[in-house]
Amino acid sequence: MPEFQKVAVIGLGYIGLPTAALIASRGMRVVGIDTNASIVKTVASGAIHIAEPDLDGLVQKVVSNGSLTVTTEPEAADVFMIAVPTPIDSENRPDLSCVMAAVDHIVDLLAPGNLVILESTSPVGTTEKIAQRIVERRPDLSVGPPNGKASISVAYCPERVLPGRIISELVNNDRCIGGITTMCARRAQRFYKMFVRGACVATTARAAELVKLTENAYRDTNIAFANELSIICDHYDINVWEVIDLANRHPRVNVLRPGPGVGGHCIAIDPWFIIDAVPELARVMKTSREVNNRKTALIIERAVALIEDHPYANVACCGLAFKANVDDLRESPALEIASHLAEKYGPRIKIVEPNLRQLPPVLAKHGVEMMEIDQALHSCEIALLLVDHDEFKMAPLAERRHLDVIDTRGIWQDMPVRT
Ligand code: SAJ
Repeated sequence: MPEFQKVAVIGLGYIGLPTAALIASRGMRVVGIDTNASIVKTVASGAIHIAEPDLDGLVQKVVSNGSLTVTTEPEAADVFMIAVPTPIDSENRPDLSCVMAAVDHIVDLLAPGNLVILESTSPVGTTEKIAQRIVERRPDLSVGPPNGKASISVAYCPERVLPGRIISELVNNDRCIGGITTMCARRAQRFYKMFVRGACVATTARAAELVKLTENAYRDTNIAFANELSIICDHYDINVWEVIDLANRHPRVNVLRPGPGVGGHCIAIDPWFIIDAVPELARVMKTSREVNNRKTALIIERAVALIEDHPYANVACCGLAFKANVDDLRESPALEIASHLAEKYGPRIKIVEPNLRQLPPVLAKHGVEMMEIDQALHSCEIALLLVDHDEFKMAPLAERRHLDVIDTRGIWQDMPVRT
């Protein structure tokens, strides 16, 4: 009999839902569990509640053939995969309440031989805390090799997929699998190999937790370098895009792109999981967070100065999402900038966001209007380019020539072509 026949995925968000659908498409029976009844209702009807290429067709297929079912109440399974949010609080401290609530939700259902996997980004030591919490509540179970008691396995396997490419990255990316014991890691490895084409590399739970945090802190630090460089270039009145383009011709240099700050639910948050735990050691990481946040404040200052110089101008805010070609507004610097300006200048602010059908309430309440890009370029005198959506890249120079532009993404530079 196969080792893993039924999988319970707890949390049907950006990671849990695509993972549940993918596993279901590989012949395993999957139950998706979410405390949000409206998400459960949507998925039960074969629809999805997030925008992600190729996910709708996959979910529709596995729900209609019965391999994925969804519910608000947990069910017994061979594998329990936890993919719930791990936000930070107002003091940048990790909030693990959803993870621990998920553990409490399933603990009475656990049976000998079960595999419990945490996928949520978490501080070092979280998987050990989960194992401890399970054996405290279930003294009949032990974690790892049997020790006179019925044994279960507990492992950490962080997701590392890029929004917009989730399905293909779930299959093709290498995975780092950390066990509480070697046996736990091996079992989780066997499970992931059933649906992952990339390498599944085993390690300890603590190392795997730090690997995930390292990946996002590394990217945050690299973006901070680019943002700091953009501030230095402004000081010298030198074009940062040209400097980066030329510096990147060095074979071992690859400066990332500056922007209006760093958004999304990962890169702007995960470094705090290290900084909060070891503040005296994580100095570069902390400064990087500060530089990236400062960049958003600087763009607001520059925009306000420009608008104050043009008292009758309408202002097009091009983009609200946290990055190109997605509809996700979480931690979005573009939304923060637009909200600040909407509060200050009300209906003079025009919003262009091709990936949203309606304005978020934080903007709607200030009487601002949503427009297509063509209309905004035509009816405004100032444009803030906040997100490098494809629709904006295609706006021809002739339609932008009359505008005062703050181009935070470097796509409206119209630099001379160098050969
Ligand atoms: N950004 C820049 N300049 C750049 C690159 C990105 O300003 O050169 C900004 C983006 O505009 C955005 C933010 O950084 O505001 C983050 O975007 P991203 O595309 O770098 O990353 P995410 O948040 O969509 O996904 C990241 C990925 N992590 C890494 O690349 C190390 C992804 O693989 C993770 O799975 C995901 O975080 C996660 O869930 O942790």
